[in-house]
Amino acid sequence: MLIKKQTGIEMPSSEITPKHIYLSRRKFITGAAAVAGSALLAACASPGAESPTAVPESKAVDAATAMPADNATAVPIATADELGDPLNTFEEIINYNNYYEFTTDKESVAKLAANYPTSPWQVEVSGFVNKPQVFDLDDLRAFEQEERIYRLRCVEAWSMVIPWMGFPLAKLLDAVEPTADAKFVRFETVLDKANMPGQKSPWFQWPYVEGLRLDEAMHDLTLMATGLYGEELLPQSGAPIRLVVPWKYGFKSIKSIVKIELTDTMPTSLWMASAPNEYGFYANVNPQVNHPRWSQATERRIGEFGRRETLMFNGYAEQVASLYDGMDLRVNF
Ligand SMILES: Nc1nc2c(c(=O)[nH]1)N[C@H]1C(S)=C(S)[C@@H](COP(=O)(O)O)O[C@H]1N2
Ligand SMILES: [Mo]
Repeated sequence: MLIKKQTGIEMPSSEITPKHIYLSRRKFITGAAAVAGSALLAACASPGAESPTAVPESKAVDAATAMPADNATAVPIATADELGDPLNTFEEIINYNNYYEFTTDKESVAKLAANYPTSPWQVEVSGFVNKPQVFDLDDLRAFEQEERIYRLRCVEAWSMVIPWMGFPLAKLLDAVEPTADAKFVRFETVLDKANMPGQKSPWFQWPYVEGLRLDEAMHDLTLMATGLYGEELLPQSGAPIRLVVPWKYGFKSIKSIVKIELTDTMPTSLWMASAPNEYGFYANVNPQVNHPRWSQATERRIGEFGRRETLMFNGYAEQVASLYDGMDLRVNF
């Protein structure tokens, strides 16, 4: 449904949501339930959307009984991405994470991050903008929340399919009005050595920094994610707000953002600073350009046996290839 509108990719009509994955998004929208709920319905029915997937009445009722109170905000989530690949399970998504601020052990992130406080929270947006602004959680909730099912392809050659909730970064950038000098967007994760044990590691320059070119940042696929599977993000996933750039390697999708700066020079990311020969600024998923230490031609989808072919731009070439017209993707890796 919403996904079709956003990606322009046909979602098979067979992908009607079974009731076990109707989930409540009430946690994130607490205090804004009515607004967000109606906005969501409006988005489903908007004229631009290609025939939204109908939710059968009986399933809506089931969803209502399956969850308390505000069933009006229940969100149906498809079971597969637009390529037909099944979603990874909620359990897989929240128990296998990269979040070096806590640990480099993917299966221990969830436990170590479990009690990390993510409310209250502020995101400061500054730099080359007409209207610099500090967004608190309520400000972020005021953006219409949408579902997006995206493949996440880690540079380490594993991948997942994740149903995110969030809003296009473009909407936030529109709100602050980038000036003509703004060419790049620089993002920073919270710096909190006392509560993030991984930030004591001398191997990296903290805080975690990432960057996008302004046109990449404004692309409709670029998402500020606030939830997944209809639930507010958990700390291990980058609560309360993280970036998701589905056509780039996962490390570009920076977690727990506190600062966004519009700049006129290319930001140096944490990964560029730590290993410039291995990690470039663009980091577009590209099966033809190998990591210096391993092939990027194939990947392991979490939950599957065997390997899959990696797709150019992670399968989003139709939407994003034109951003790189005329660029040598081996040089600009
Ligand atoms: N702040 C921060 N953001 C981060 C990371 C990190 O270590 N710290 N890891 C990145 C990497 S390498 C990947 S693959 C994704 C993983 O996101 P997930 O744990 O939600 O699957 O987060 C990215 N964002
Ligand atoms: Mo990654």
